[in-house]
Amino acid sequence: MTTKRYESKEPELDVLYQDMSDHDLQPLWEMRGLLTPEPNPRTVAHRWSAKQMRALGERAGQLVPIDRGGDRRVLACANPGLGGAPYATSTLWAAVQFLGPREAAPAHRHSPSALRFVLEGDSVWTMINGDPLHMAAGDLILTPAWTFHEHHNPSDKGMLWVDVLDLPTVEFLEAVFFEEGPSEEVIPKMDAQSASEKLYGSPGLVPAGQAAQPSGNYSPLLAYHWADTDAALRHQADVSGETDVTVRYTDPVRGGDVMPTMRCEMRRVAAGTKTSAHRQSGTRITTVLHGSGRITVGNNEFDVEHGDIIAIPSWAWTTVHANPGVEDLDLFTTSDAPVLSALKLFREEWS
Ligand code: GTQ
Ligand code: FE2
Repeated sequence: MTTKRYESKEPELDVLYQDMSDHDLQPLWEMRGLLTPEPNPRTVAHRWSAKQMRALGERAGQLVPIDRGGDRRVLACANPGLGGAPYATSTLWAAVQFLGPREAAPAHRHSPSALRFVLEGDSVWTMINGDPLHMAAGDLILTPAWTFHEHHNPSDKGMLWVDVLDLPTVEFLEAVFFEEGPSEEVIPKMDAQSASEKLYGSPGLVPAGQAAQPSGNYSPLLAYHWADTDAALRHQADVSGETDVTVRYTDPVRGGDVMPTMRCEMRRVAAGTKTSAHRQSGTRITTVLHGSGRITVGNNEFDVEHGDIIAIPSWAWTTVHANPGVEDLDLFTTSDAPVLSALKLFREEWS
């Protein structure tokens, strides 16, 4: 491996640059685009089509079994700006995961944090450190860093959902660790409600006892069900009279974001309306849950429908246009905002 060699038309300077390169040194005075006035993202705005992902995922289901080694049947969204890396943005992994009838994805844990956002179906349980969480359309399920997790589909219908992980961030920090779980086939006892929800799922109420206080740096409530999210959006729209409302998923004990590296929000844009433009530093992944419309990101326009995934680069102006009709446009977004906020790098603007 050699470092980049800078060149000069001045012979003496050119020899200097050659000698510098021989010692893995580079001249800052020749560099461009290092300290840019505004972010200069490698991530590009992009849409992955639900129809394509579903068709390809179903083919994978017929050809690719789930077992040790592979572990998960996942199609990773690869941003065309990132040189072939399997990352949806510079900081976030996004993917669609398929679990067929009677299949199970074995337990493992890793230092990257993950979340599942369910597009349809209601037949899968994700076990987190032995606690079974039911997954249904519109639900957000957290699998925080270093928690053991496994997915079970005891039904005779296949199911799919969207995974988002902070893997590119953790990889950049050179802090990826992974471990397989115990391999014995324990059939989990699947209650309708997880222990996490029983303890932390009552609105405005958390256990007062020291023993029930969470020890991790993530939300102890690991499942956010669609009925609650929908009601929160509906009530907020009613009270404010706004056609563009957003709710943020929070840690019920500390009040902050659900996990230290990822912010989750659900936005509802009323059918037939258009939002004002917004931009923020850091990257985002948006998944369409309901409705259809057009999302403008910088100079790109994407027609979107249920299940489509959009990558939004840092500092790109974004507007949302919901199609007229009966269905509002419901958009689930994950961003790296907690990381940027912690480092005082978070900025946002509305037009
Ligand atoms: O379901 O545990 O999309 O470990 C990527 C890595 C899903 C998972 C992904 C994972 C998982
Ligand atoms: Fe995992």
